Amino acid sequence: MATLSPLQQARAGYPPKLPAVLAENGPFVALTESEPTTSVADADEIRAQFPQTYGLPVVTFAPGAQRDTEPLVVGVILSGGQAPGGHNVIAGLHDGLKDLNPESTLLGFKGGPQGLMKDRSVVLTEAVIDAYRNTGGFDMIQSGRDKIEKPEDFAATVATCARHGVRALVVIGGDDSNTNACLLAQYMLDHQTGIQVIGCPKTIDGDLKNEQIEVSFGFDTATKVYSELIGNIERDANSAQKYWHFIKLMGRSASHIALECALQTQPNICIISEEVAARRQTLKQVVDELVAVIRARAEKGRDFGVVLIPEGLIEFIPEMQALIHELNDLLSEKSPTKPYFDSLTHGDERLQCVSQKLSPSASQAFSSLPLGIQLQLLGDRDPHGNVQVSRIETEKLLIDLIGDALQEHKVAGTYKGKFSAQAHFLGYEGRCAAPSNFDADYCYSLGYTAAALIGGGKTGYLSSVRNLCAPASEWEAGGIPLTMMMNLERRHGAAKPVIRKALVDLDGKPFKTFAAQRQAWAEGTEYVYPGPIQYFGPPAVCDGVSQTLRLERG
Ligand code: FBP
Repeated sequence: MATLSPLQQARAGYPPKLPAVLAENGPFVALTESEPTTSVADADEIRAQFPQTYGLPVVTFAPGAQRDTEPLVVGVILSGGQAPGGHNVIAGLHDGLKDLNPESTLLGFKGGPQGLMKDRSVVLTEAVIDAYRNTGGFDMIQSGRDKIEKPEDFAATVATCARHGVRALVVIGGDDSNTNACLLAQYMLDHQTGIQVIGCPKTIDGDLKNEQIEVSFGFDTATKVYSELIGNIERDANSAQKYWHFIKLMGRSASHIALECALQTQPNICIISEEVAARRQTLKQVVDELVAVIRARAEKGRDFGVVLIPEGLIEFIPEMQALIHELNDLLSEKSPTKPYFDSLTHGDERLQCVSQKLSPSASQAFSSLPLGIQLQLLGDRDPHGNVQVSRIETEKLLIDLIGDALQEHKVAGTYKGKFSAQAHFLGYEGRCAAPSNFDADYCYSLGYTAAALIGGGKTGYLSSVRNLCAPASEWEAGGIPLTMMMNLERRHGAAKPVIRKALVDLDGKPFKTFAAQRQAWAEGTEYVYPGPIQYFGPPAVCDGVSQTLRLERG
């Protein structure tokens, strides 16, 4: 028996809140349907690929229906990176299914999509679920980044479901995993399996959001954890007054996490990748702007500061983006260069192999980077063919380039300060934290909503809970057709239908609020120290939503 900390023990008894329609009616709700929907772009291609799930209506729950539901066997997988609250989605799903019919069974497939294809299942009994209520992590059934993509993968998934009598699958994942859920829903309909597929919006990155989905789960908790740590570093910076701290933050391409943490902690600088791309800034221009702030602070005797860096930055600098696209194509499984590249064991041989194949401009951008970064850019791609930005040490790259530039200013007599830098990377620290009250409630509601959608016979939907700035009782639950969020994007060298990633909107309130204050933060020392997540205490301290959600929807 695992030893539980006092907080874990107290937290196990926390009853997550549900939207009133579910708290009062259980999963027996009437489904109100909108007009048929369209995809966010590329309608003809998306309709052609998803003939039976394209155009489905948005579904909203209302009080009303009483149904006799047979016992159901439902399978669930966690897919992609960890995000706080995943266990509560499963708990909400479990409780919703048991409320539909106490004889229903929830099967967890272990290790993500792979567990489904290879049939590694575990029955998620009441006792198992109770042990994980309100806990962080995905350790109940683990996750994986595999995809169900080849015909044999789909066939294996159907065979697993047939073996267990699974009537519905719930995929808890981000944009790529839910794209996969949409393909699976279409396949199940094409093959008349009768198996429903429902997704749930997960990712700390905050990039699975749109008109209908206000936020993905995990973003709230992860950004609160990072903001606590950034606040602590800020206080250290202001106490010691001798270091510049460069903090890279997870979030993959989008800068939502960096922006949210900046709004919570008011650092001296926060780079927003989407702005760098919009201004078409070169790496040198990005560095020059940082150097200007460091020099200005040095003139006031402030040789310290805090800089937030989104982990996807390098992909948004135009010359680097072009380079990364070429590298992704060169290193894709379909590339004729790949087998030879893989056969090389030494880094310098790999560098040579790739450099010869790059266009002159990409080759120039590549050779301008330090050796370590070049090698990191050649590292393994993720299963979707993208470079793994969490492995690229952009914070160290910037420190090096800034150090060189300041040295030149020193020689020219235009800088007299002292530059001593510390590099940090915050990512894994936040992904498995115990969910905040917001995430605990939101996740439980998402899981319970998925059960109600299954009870209502729906497939090809993403579980949705909206109106999130209001008290939980006023939240609105329902389902969004997965095809509604899709467009075509380039993957593995070809145009593929995928759920559109939400990047930071430079016209949106969160960015504008940040932009209006950043000059003052750069010059002064206006740090804010949010402190650790509080689970018990006054609602103002425990139940607040993220700044991003408040500014976008509040
Ligand atoms: P998901 O998009 O799957 O939720 O993953 C998010 C993330 O935490 C990114 O922020 C990060 O770049 C990536 O996962 C790291 O992946 P890994 O866990 O494979 O190192």
